[in-house]
Amino acid sequence: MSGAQITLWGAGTSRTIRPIWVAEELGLSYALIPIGPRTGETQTESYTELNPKQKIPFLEDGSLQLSESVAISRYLINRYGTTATMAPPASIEEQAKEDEWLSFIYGELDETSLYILRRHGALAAIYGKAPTAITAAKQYFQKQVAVADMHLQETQYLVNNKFGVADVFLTTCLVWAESSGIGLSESLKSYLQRMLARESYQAAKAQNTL
Ligand SMILES: N[C@@H](CCC(=O)N[C@@H](CS)C(=O)NCC(=O)O)C(=O)O
Repeated sequence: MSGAQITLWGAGTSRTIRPIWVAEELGLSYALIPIGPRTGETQTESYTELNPKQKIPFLEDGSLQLSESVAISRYLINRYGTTATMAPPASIEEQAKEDEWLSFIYGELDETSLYILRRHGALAAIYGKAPTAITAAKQYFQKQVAVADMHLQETQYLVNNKFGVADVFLTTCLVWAESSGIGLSESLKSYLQRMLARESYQAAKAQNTL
C-alpha cells in the first residue's frame, strides 16, 4: 500500500509474518519491503545502519525504528489497536497473562525448539549437523506445546478468550512445526484451522512472500 508512514521490512519467514498479520488485523496502511533472510539483503550497509542485528522483521514508524517480532507486533497493537480490531490488554492481569504466553511461546517453542530444528536441519550447512539436537528439539516441542493444547480445550483463544497477539505467535509456531515435520494433536489442528481461516491471516500470508 502506498502513502503509508509505516514500513515493515522482511518477508518469507514465520517471524516476518507476525507483524504483517497484526498490521492486517488492525487494517493499517503499511509499506512492505520484502527482503529475505540469507539473501544478502539484511547485510547491506544501508540496512545494517537501520538494524545492526541484520535481521528481519524490522519496523519504521515515523522516527521509531524497531526490531524483534514480539516488540513490533505489540507496538502496533498498543499504538493502533482498538476494541474493534486488536485491543491492548485491558488490565494489568490481562497484560500479565499475555506476557506469560508470549514469553513461553517465543522462548520455548520458537527459539528453543523450532529455531534449533531449523539451524541444525535446513540450515545445517551454516550451523552444523546435530541429529541429536534435532530429535531432542522435536520431543521438547511436543512436551511444551501440550500445555497450550490443554489450555485450548477450555477456551477458543489463549488470553481472555479473545483473539490476541499470543494467538498470532502460537499460530505461526504451529505452522512452522507442521512444516518441520512435527505432528499436531487433533485439537491443535482444529485451533490452527480456525486461526488460518481468518481473512487477515490469509492477507498476511499473501504479503509474506519474497
Ligand atoms: N528474535 C528475532 C529473530 C529474527 C530472526 O532471526 N530473523 C531471521 C529470519 S527468521 C533473520 O533475519 N535472519 C537474517 C539472515 O539470516 O539474513 C525476532 O523475533 O524478530
